[in-house]
Amino acid sequence: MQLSKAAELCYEITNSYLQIHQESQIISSTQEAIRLTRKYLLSEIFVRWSPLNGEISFSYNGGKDCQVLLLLYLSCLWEYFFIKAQNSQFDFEFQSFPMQRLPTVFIDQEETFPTLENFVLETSERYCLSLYESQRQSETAINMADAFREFIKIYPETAAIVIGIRHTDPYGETLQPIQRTDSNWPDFMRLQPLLHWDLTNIWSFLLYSNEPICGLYGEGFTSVGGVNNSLPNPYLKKDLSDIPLLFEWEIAHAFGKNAAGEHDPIVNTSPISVVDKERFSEYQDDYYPGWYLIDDTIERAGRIKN
Ligand code: FMN
Repeated sequence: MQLSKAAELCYEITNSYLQIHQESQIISSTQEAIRLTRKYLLSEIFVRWSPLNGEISFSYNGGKDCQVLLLLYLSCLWEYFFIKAQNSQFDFEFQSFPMQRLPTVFIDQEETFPTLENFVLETSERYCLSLYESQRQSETAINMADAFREFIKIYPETAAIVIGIRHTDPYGETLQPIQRTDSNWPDFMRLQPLLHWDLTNIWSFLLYSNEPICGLYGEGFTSVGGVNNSLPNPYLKKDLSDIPLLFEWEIAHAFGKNAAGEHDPIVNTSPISVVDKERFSEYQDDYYPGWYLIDDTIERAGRIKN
């Protein structure tokens, strides 16, 4: 897929979600969340930094939050290009999308699940990302600020980086949608237009999108870090209690399924790698999928503190 096609697809997914008329508090709050993120991107960010000339990079690690933000970012990128092209003196059909790949940075801090690594590579192709991957040190976890220092050295044109962090993430409570990095970090602007999203918003939009999502979420993970500090979320253990699925409608009516008249309950998860299958063999099928967990306060219960 070309970047212009990927961006147009994301635009269609987002528009389709915004047009859902369902009596669902989750869907209407997610529609509100999308509108606010779009406002930040189109009216506050893209007017200060051009998304088409390398000033903005996207921080991507294959996780659900940054994938949601990527879909919205690409959707707005398409809209930004479309409006510019419409206002130009030349007919729209003679205008070509001025970017082939989206500048993206993946700080791979510690030993990562191969399933996630594969997902990042596959989605880099799907969404036409030009992926910079930091050098990983095998024993000690790499310092994130240093990894970004290295990145900025190689891409000095970077003025701002988009981050899919939310207020409920650790240290996320007091963050602002647009802010400079702290003094002990390399100097650039942090663009954080997803802060107001909660878990239900994330799953509702992502499951509806019908885009491939990282297979680890299908195995009960709700927050993915390194292989040595991430497990399925203990609150999703099947023998604890029955947990209701709140996103049945989104899954059954997901984008693109309706056209074929299908209403299937399958979620588009990426394949689990052979190594991870082996790793999970003891407890595979013991957990509900990650999208059964909707309480933000226990989202990281599967993360082991080092
Ligand atoms: N943390 C800071 O304390 N100060 C910063 O200035 C800062 N800048 C960041 C810039 C980027 C592009 C990214 C991706 C992260 C930055 N962080 C900064 C760290 C994040 O706020 C957050 O702690 C980190 O992304 C958490 O990662 P995790 O969700 O994988 O645990």
